[in-house]
Amino acid sequence: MHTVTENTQRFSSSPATVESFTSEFVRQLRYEQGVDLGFASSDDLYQALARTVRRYMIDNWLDTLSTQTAKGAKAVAYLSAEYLMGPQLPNALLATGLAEVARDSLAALGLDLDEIGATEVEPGLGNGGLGRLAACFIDSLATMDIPAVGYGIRYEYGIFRQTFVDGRQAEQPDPWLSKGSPWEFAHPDMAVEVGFHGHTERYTDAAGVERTRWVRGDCVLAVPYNYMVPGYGTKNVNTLRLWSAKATNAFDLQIFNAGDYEAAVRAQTVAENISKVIYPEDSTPQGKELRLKQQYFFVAASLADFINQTLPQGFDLTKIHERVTFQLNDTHPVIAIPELMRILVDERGIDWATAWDVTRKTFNYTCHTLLPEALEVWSVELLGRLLPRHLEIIFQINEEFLAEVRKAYPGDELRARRMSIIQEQPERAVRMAFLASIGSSKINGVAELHSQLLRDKVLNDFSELWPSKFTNVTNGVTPRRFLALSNPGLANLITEAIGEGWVKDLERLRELEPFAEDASFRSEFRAVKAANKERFVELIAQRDGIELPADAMYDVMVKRLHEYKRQMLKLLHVVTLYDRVLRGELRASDITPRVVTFGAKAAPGYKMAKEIIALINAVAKVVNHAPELQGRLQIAFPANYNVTLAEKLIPAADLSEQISLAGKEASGTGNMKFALNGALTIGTLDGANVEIYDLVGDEHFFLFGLTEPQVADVVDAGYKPGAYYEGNRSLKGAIDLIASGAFSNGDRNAFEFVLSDLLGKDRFLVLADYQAYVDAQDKVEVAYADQEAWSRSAILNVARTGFFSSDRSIQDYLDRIWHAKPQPVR
Ligand code: CR1
Repeated sequence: MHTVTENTQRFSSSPATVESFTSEFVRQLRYEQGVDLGFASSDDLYQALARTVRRYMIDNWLDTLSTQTAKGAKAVAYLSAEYLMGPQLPNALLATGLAEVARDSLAALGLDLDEIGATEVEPGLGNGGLGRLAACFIDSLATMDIPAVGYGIRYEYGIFRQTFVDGRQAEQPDPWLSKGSPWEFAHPDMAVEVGFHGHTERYTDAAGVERTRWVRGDCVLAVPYNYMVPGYGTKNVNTLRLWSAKATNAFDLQIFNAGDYEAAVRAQTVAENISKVIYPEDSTPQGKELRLKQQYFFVAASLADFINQTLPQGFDLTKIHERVTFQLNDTHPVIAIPELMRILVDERGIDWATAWDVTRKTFNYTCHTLLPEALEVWSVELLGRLLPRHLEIIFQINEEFLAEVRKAYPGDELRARRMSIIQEQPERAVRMAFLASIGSSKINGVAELHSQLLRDKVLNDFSELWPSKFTNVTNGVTPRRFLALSNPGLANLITEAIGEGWVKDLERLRELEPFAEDASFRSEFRAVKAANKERFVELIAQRDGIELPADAMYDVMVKRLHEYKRQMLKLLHVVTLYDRVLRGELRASDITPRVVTFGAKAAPGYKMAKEIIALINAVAKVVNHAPELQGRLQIAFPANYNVTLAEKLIPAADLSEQISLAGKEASGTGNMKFALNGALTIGTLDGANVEIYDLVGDEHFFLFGLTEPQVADVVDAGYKPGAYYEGNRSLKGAIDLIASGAFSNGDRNAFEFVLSDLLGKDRFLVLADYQAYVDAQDKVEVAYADQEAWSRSAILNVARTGFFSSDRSIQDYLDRIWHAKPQPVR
């Protein structure tokens, strides 16, 4: 087995010796867990190891807390419904510099660090890019000594575990907490009450002022669980605080004694459902309500926590923006805006105008999408029932805002209606992105192109009204997890060449450029890539029982399954190669041996995405067994793509597929991870691909496809996918082959749902970009044949993508939006 931590020693000095670490480990096992080493299960060992490592972070964590409290400097509170953390043990070993000591200690006891580490279940508290970005950001904030807290939800079940049954996705629950988490600290004593439902009342206070109060209908408890977020190469250890829901009165003894045991715990069930599972199905009204409950639950708890626990007693809340900035990670936490207004106006008696001024200075909003259907709205009926006071506040905010719009654009009633927080059609609903835009100081997109399109299209009315509110912060990824930890071979090679400074200052990778010209460096670089492929092949054989060759081109497309991302386009390329071989137009022996790897989960209710998964698996089954293609072309689609798998797969990749339709992918962050690990990108001018392309240069990137303005033209002209099909022999061949039943045991209707959409609608212009994509793939074949030139390009990709460190993103947030300063712990 290969190690996840083999190279971590060199980056940090160790706080323990082998002797002290060993005795702490044995003490944990015996005296905290009550287990003898000789009888310990693999989980016992993991728990003891995690608790031992954790022990070396706690002092710094507590020192960080007292430093930050004493200084009272401005903090960043990141509000996010998702944190896709990935395995915690390797990161903790890296941060503490304990990897070698831990390895040696365990070896002395006859145990293996990697074997124990492999039993960790990753906390899958996110879906994809947005959740992983939040995890990268809290890593960078900690590393950069910024006082920061991440607030979110401690879902009992994370993102579903994907399995394939007859090639179709099936979803299994992810009980990541079933054995407990050694990384969390529960604080039931610090629980916060969160209310729902009820009604509002007007009353006159003692000073004779007319006021409003919310009489809550029911309440749940939000119990905080704290997780340490260790910075790298610093003493600073920040906090991630995730909330778990509990009933205020979990158990009714009288009902129980009367014999109705289910009714006796009903309150508990209802309350605990709030933090039961990430993104519950929301196709039912109950599901919708549960999601909104989740959002208000974590946001209300977080604001109360910050105000009552972090700010000093008696703090003047009209100055709250000097002490904290609440960053809204997409629209999920936006209900925090009326919640802060409610606290300031109703609870603290601050006048509306002052409260509104303070609120807008306290919040900032990051938008992560361009798809109109992804912009959240809540029906007025639901919001008014669940949070009656918040709806009133939203109405008042809207009234004042529309007055401002009418003043700025006299007579332009259409504009006022367009900009209203309340949409009238198809039902009266609250547009959360508009509320966020109005209630924040700054609004940012997540890549240059995305921010531009937000200004010009999605939020154009708002950018006309408030041009200076809009800014960009291009996403980034943490070099600790996605290079130092996940690719130790490359990390060592880089460090030998330019020193270890890059781990905290990724732009230093520029110093690698001259090494691209050095034949012996290139050969070492290839050796690392080859070893990473071996490591991946071994893992996938064990994990999925899939046999793969290690000496092939690894062509990888991993991301959520979505039509706009266009996994179909990649699949059509594979089918085209097969079709050409079957027709005798292409000799299989002329194809560069390739493993096309997919990893993708589909949202459980997203039928088209699930059909595409079934189609990929069906094609894989035939192609992988076709005698013509043996050793030339193979599809690997391991189920349940997650952070753990990404860390093994990305370092093994040669070719990174970033082929979304231009103007649809907000940024992408997988694209950054691949380039940084020395894969070449085949991609469109979409999201952050644009910036990757500009930085690495045209020679080292396979660009293809329509640009965003061209897409708009094609669509405006009345796009007809059928015309592309009729007009292109190889495209027609591929689609006809699928329609012939070649991948479905002769069943010609098996993939009707996908094909009829493609030929009739094709909302994301797969057919329009098909030929350009196939041509670009032909260029890939030619380029890959020259391994010296290819590795030169790959090294230059590494050298030129240091910009995509999440440390740089955080610096941009600090400079452009947050204006908080580092507070180093001495
Ligand atoms: C976007 O689709 C972006 C990440 C992080 C995603 C992706 O392009 O890189 O956010 N959006 O900014 C998302 O997950 C729920 O929305």
